[in-house]
Amino acid sequence: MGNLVRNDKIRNVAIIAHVDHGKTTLVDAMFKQSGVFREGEIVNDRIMDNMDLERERGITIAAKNCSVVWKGVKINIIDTPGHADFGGEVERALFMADSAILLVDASEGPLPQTRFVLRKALEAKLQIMVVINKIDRKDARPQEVLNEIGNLFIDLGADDEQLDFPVLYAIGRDGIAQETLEEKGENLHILMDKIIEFTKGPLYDPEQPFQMLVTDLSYNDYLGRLAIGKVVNGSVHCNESLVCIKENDVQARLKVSKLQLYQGVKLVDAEIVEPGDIVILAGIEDVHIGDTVATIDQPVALPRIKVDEPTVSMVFTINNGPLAGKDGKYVQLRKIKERLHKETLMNVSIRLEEPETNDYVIVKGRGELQMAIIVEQMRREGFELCVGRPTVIYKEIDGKKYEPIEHVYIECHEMFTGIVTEKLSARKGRMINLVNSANERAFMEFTVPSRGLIGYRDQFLTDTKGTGTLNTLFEGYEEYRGNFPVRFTGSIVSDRQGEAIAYALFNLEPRGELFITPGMPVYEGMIIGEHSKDLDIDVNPCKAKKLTNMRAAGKDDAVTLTPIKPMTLERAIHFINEDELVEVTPNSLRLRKTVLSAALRHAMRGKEYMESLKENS
Ligand SMILES: Nc1nc2c(ncn2[C@@H]2O[C@H](COP(=O)(O)OP(=O)(O)OP(=O)(O)O)[C@@H](O)[C@H]2O)c(=O)[nH]1
Ligand SMILES: [Mg+2]
Repeated sequence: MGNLVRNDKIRNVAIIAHVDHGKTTLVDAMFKQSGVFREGEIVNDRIMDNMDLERERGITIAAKNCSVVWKGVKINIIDTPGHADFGGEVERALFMADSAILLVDASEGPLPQTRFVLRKALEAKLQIMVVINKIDRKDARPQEVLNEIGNLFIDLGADDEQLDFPVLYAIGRDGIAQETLEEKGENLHILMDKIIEFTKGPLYDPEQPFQMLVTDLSYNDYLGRLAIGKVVNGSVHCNESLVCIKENDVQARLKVSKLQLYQGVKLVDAEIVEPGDIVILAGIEDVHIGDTVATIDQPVALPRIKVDEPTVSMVFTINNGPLAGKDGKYVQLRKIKERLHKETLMNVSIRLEEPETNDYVIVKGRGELQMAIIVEQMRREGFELCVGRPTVIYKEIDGKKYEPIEHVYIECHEMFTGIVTEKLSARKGRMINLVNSANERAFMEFTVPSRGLIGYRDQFLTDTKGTGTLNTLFEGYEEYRGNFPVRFTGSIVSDRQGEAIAYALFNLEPRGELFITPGMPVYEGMIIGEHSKDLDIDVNPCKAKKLTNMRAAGKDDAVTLTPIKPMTLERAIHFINEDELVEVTPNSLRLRKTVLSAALRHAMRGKEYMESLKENS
């Protein structure tokens, strides 16, 4: 290996932070000030959040590349998501970066995901710059936050050089950055200058031939599959013949049909690319994230991308209920599997498990939100499917059962500490810290089994009247902490197919909270509400009032029903029990028992009961 040199014409910078600290907004401002847009061009906010679901939810889901040119240097920027469920995206993105901007909200300070992303960036040996953002907030406390960031670096074992990080203060939304709190910044020039001065260009070995690590995939109707990644060594030009080195050193030949580079948010064609740049290469169909593209003469693989293991799994199966196939384009398991395989190509933290029985497939990932996003994307693409309750992935170590544990950080008003502690204790959480601050706010830390947190967030918001914040960080596997009920209520289940009638629903209201309104189709085994007692009941939601004259049933029921809370995919996923499914179609969401027939369910329950008697005797 020769001496490594730097390509000073390029900087590869990842922007990392806790969710909502302002990464994507800051990238917008960098675009605006570096002339990416034409004068007067109308541009959306958060332009890098270009997926529908990202725009709707206001969060970044996938890490994405773009670039700006500043003082003749090309800065490739990688915008990453801050939500913990998409942590795999951050890990993947860091393989393209040589440095990272750690963005921290001037009021919230470092939060759990700040710790996660900083740890990953330090492990990847990146140079790190700190930007304390949102200093315009009324409750901003930048000085304290800076100290907290310093402590976090120390806590994570940063060396002296890393501890000497440069700091800027910013109002990303207004496109302002400054070096001190006293001065009044006007633009982001200091940020871009600092990136060029402080962070260094990518290192490469001038004696090595072309090597590129595939860190992302895309697709274009004309060009086919696109492999995206950093050119680690050497250079490449269009029409060159190369090899793609896959897992276990399997090699496949390819010919480069097109090379592209990021320019702003767009892609531009290139004849030749430089070492260190991030490139989009067309010409190979069968390529995976983690593969190396190299020359035929010297095919040497780079270390493969590794990301943390999945902790949550969910069953995906076909919609076999009586209302199946009414509005979906794709309903067969084969189609669902194909789609999920496609997902694993793009999404590094997702794994599939296909049991031999062939009536379902198990998807494994990092969290319930990540799962919900996949399901939501599929339904928008015209899929019909059923999904089960997210369950955590256990491990067996030395014959003992281990489970994923999260470190939970809570901030809420003092008066809610009791209820929060009670609820988390019921879920086998253990308190490890409680601090009361002067302004009646309490900070609490717990370790809680991940399974206990599925669906807990909604409960937490209700319990703290919407004023608490809850953040979690995956801590690792610990010995199983014992059983606890996932739900303390039962389901109200329809015992027949038909149409719900107001009169019947009115009479069911005292039993619990209903999910359906009059006129909605129901079927045997469909869950139409939450029973306030801890058992399921089968009911008839189609029962009309006994009529004494010729009035039409259902039409004239002068009953006023309590309005129902809209059923969202996340709420549905959190609600269902292990023997229940969520039925997802492009136009509707329904909840159902896995076994639809009431008679069969009762027979099964009877059998279980008999078995439990046998076990206990
Ligand atoms: N007060 C204030 N708000 C800001 C600033 N920058 C961004 N925001 C707001 O913070 C919110 C989150 O901004 P985003 O840019 O989407 O945050 P993000 O870090 O990309 O979020 P994720 O990608 O989901 O992790 C938005 O409502 C922004 O308007 C700022 O400088 N000051
Ligand atoms: Mg974002």
